[in-house]
Amino acid sequence: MKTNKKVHSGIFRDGGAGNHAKRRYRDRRRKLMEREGSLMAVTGVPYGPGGKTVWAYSHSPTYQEPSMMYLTGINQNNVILLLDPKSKVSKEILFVGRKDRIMEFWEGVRFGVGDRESLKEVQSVTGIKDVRDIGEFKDVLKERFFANKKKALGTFWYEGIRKGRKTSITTDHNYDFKQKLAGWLREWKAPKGALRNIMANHFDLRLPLDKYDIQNARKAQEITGEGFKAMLKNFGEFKNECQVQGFLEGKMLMNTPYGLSYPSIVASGVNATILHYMKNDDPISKNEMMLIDFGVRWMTMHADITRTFPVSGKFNPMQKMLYEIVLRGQREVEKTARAGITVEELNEVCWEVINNELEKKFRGSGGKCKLRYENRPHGVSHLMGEQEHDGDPFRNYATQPMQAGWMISNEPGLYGDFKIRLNGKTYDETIGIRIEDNLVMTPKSCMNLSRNIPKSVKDIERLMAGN
Ligand SMILES: [Mn+2]
Repeated sequence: MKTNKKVHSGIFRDGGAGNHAKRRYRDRRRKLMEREGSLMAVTGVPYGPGGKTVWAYSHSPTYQEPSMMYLTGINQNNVILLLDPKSKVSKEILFVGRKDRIMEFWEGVRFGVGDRESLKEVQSVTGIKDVRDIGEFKDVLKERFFANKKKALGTFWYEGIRKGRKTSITTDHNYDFKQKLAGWLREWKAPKGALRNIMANHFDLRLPLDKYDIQNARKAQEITGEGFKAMLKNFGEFKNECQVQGFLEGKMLMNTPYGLSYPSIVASGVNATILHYMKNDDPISKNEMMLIDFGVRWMTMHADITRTFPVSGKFNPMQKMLYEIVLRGQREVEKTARAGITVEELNEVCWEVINNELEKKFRGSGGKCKLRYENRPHGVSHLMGEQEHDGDPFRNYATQPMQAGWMISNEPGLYGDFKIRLNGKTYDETIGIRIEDNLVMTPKSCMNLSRNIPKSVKDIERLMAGN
């Protein structure tokens, strides 16, 4: 079956040297060795973009740690919040850096202490009266910890069960901060177990969206949907994936100052079978389908949408059959989703429907297929909110009853090599189909925030015809 694209070319850059690239790189290494004459070790980046800051991509205008954003709304680095519920002096202390006019000349305005105006401003916008120099944090913490009889200190870090074992994300700033606190507690001879994880309580509060969050999430959907519709109407102009990406992202970014939810996946043909394809540089050809996974933020809320459509503007009979199988799975998930149901139950519904439909409709009509996975390619839903993927990263939430106000994705997919003969014509394609909407749970059902983003065969064909 067809695999006509260089799916590996994203991981090797020839620097324009083409066939000479290998020699060019080898010469560079040789010259360095000649000069140095001794043992050397050079490291590559230890993690990719977003690897340490999953919510904040390199050009993201909102980059705050989501737990801090949720608690203060402050979008600047080097801040600490201390909460002391039993204190009679002040229950909330915000620590920020000192006002630095020279730095502000380069990077823009920041809240800072040592400046009456700035102090008044941070107090009035956050409602936190006690704002101090971050350099005093350790001393203040010690004083407060002892005043609380050294009983407990809570902080946020990612902890959960993975493969039956309790484990933590140890590579981010939350964990570094927790380790620093643990060191100080040892220094202060705190009792064992004094350091506590606030993650569970924090997520209990943060995950059910309030009316403002939902309003913002709707706005993110609206902008994302308008971008998608404009892109489909102009689809005839595009020759390759990056033109589709540029047009779509440009349209969306014109309507939000909060940036993309994540870098778009724009994948045509076989590329759509790579779940996190981001190379986005292949030419597109008219017999393929195209999968795009995209969205913007509004305020701190994210849209996370996927749509799949035929490059030609018209689904061929096999594409339509497979597409409608995925759509059917998605509809069943939406019908089932409500508070009290678990994500795992949605998975059961989704993949059973899709596998059954594939058996009945596709194989039942003589179709042959080789899927890229066994049973299910990925989960049908993840939590959303302050982060595009929210909740504990170990997804322990998948087995917990959902609460009203939780926002989740609904994203069934189908990926593989498909071949069928229909109406006297043979279709033989490598296809990736994913259709993704975002749902907010209510006590008895759910709201589909993405319902205005076209996805039926009819609506997509109409838009691509320019109507
Ligand atoms: Mn998603």
